[in-house]
Amino acid sequence: IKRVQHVYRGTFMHSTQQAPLQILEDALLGVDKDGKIAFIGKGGELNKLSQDFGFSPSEVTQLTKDEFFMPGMVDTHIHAPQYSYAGTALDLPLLQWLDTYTFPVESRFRDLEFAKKVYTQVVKRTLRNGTTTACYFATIHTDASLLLGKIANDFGQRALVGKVCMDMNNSVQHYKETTQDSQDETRRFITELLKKKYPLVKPVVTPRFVLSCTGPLLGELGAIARDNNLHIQSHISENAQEVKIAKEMFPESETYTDIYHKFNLLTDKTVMAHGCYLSDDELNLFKETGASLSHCPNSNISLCSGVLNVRNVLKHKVKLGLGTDVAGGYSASMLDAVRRARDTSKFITIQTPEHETLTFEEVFRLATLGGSQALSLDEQTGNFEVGKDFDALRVNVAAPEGPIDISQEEGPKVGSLERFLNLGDDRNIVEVYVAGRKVIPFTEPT
Ligand code: XAN
Repeated sequence: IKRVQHVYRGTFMHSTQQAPLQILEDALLGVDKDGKIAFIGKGGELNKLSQDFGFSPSEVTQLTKDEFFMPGMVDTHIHAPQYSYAGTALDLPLLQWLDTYTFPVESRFRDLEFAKKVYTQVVKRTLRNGTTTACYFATIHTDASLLLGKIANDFGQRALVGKVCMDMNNSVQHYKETTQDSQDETRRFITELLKKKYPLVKPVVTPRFVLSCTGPLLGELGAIARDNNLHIQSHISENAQEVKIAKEMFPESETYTDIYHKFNLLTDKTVMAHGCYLSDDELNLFKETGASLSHCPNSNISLCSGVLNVRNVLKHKVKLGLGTDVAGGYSASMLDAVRRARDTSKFITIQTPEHETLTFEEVFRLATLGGSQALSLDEQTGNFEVGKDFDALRVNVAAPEGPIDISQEEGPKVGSLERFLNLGDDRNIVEVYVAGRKVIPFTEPT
């Protein structure tokens, strides 16, 4: 028999390809020794399941009436070093913001002590807020980037970690690499990180964006990703000034998207942040190549960058997830990304009443299953399906001292999820699991 290690009973809420929200009431979910979901059944099947999967009914963890499980959230775009100034420096547009605030701070991450402090903070904060998978930008510093991978692994977060590549930058003197160093250090980063055999942490090839990289570097990075079958992340079409400069830099390319495409940087393992100004033709190229978008609404508003029409992206069948984009986005919590994504969609409806506003169920799907698809990690995570890893949040809507007051006995129905997404915070997230391991409350010495 296939023995399970843990069994949970209660309400489970998740998304599927067919339904943005599926609610499983009085369900039983078993997790095997590898942290994978072994079965999902109904409470009434307890006796049979306990025989089939070798557990005793007395070992089942029963949720209370105010609790439910939902999939862990996927932050498809977050700059770990920028967490050190999150909540400040939101008064300039993108390119001036990078020169004035971002590059000077990122250049400090040569200092491994500082890196350790900030990276521990960001991993702990995001985990506590329900981010079970994060796709990180680090800095150009290979050793500090490796340290971010180690810290994610130590705390049990699933992560893609990118050593940032940039061989162009005129504002902060030492914060750039030679073209050769950038590719050599990328190779070293990949080799060293893979050597650690962290089960949930993988490298991602990370050209910062077109404005920070020469053509030869972009070409090399495309080749490195292809030869090693790696993930790729970058930024695209975030801000009007950026789009204009990108096209001036590469006049032989018709569009911003075409620049990345010519360097083999658009694959089904590519995630591009923002995309506010992409044309329908560019979205079609995303669809054809399998590349995805990370929608970062807090950042788009905070830096006055632009407005992404998510409905239009979904109509083009381009994979899409949500990102906090710390620190252009000031909040490291995916609950904030959920709210800002809805606000942005409603804002488009205010301007264009025929626009079909995203429902909260759809935004819930973007924060979970959509994010896992955007990162091509949907075989491992994103929802509760047998064979996937158990990445989950145990949510108590009525957590004592929490932000939500429950006035009627209603049990965990759709309203509980909606309230949690709109009003909840980390006090409602009583436990977090990644690949079956309980990572919140923290067990590590802190
Ligand atoms: N483009 C960027 N956009 C952003 O939001 N944050 C960044 O750090 C960055 N770099 C290039």
